Amino acid sequence: MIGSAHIKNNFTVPQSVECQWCPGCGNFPILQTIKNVLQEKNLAPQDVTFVSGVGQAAKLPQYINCNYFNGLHGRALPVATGVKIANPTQTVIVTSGDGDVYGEGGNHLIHAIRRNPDITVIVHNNMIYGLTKGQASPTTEEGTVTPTQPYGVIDMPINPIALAISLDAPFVARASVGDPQKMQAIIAQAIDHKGFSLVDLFQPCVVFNKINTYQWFKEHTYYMEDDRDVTDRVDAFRRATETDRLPLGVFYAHAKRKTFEERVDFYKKDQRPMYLRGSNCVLRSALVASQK
Ligand SMILES: Cc1ncc(C[n+]2csc(CCOP(=O)(O)OP(=O)(O)O)c2C)c(N)n1
Ligand code: SF4
Repeated sequence: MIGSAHIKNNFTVPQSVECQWCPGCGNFPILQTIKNVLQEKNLAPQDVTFVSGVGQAAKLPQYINCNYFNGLHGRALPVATGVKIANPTQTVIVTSGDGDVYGEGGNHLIHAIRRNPDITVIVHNNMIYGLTKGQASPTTEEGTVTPTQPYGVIDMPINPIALAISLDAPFVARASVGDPQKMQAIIAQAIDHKGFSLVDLFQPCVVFNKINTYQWFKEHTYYMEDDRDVTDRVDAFRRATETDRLPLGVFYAHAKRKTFEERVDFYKKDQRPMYLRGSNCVLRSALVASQK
């Protein structure tokens, strides 16, 4: 049970909510860390909106006291973009799994990065489909035997970090749930960074992924140096394609691109969110027209 008795935090759900996650799941440290970050930033629950799709990771917003929207599988990013454009004052966060965001929602990922709304996307990357009992996801290693790939996965995994850097995403980072302090610092930075931020989190699924365990992530990762030039896109790309040990930390961060909200005419003259301008059909049509 997840309830206010466990953690004193404004983002703790006011009444007990039945939690669907298995004991030991890497989603728990992510949940606690996100609550810590929001509390630390002194944000009010009504000023934060979570959006997710379907999956174990996608259930996270149900365990946080704030606005949330559970969409269809893979469809979190367009919804989050819609929330942000309707009310740019909201802190908008997407939390979902690797299957949801990189698989079913992969096309949206590409186009959301191009559009560049000021949202933070946190991917619980357990390298498997957890909710649907262990099928391969887009980040499952080649050769992995799963219930639906009994002879081993034959497709190459995608590299979400390299993909985001290639699309010039303003903030691209990776953290591991095995180190909650570093994870907290990186999520906090991602939320502060203006524009589309991607945080890929290594999250063990203790039931359906017996390869990428807490120990495996510890042994196969290292932290990049603190004094690296995070605006160097070529170096970021080189780091993203390392395979021996997987780098953790901020790969790439820059402020070169204007956000979606900054580019639409609708907000150029008047920065008030739509809902503060009253129910005015003419204004809504103006917003739609400004994006054509
Ligand atoms: C369009 C669509 N395809 C497939 C499914 C079935 N489905 C539900 S959850 C899920 C896997 C979720 O995996 P992931 O996003 O990695 O999250 P996890 O459960 O591992 O946290 C799948 C395939 C669905 N609901 N909708
Ligand atoms: S199946 Fe895996 S991802 Fe889902 S709750 Fe259990 S441990 Fe976590």
